[in-house]
Amino acid sequence: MQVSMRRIAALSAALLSATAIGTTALAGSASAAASSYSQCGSGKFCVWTEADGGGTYRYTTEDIKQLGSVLDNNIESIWNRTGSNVAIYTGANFTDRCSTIGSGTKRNLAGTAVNSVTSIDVNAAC
Ligand SMILES: [Ca+2]
Repeated sequence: MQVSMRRIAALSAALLSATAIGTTALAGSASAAASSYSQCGSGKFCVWTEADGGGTYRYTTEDIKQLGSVLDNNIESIWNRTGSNVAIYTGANFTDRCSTIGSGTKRNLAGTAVNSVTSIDVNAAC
């Protein structure tokens, strides 16, 4: 029993150490460390470059015919707080594959939508 308790203690110490290292590493990238769904304010269509509100955060309240280099083909999670439907497209100028994101939807993108969105049509559906 004593041996297993020591093992648990050693394992806990190792995990704490790993956590500390991870935190230090993230500190170099302020935007990545700060990203979460809580960044998204009412009235906005919010996107993140990683799942679960992670990575780089941006929002829009207007149509975007062509996303810039940071977001183009790089969105993995979204939260629609506009109060209306938002249509997301894999092509520029609202073309190619379309998904309607209902008002209030907060989730990771799925299937072919992951890392493929290029234009966003606010207050619209497919
Ligand atoms: Ca695309």
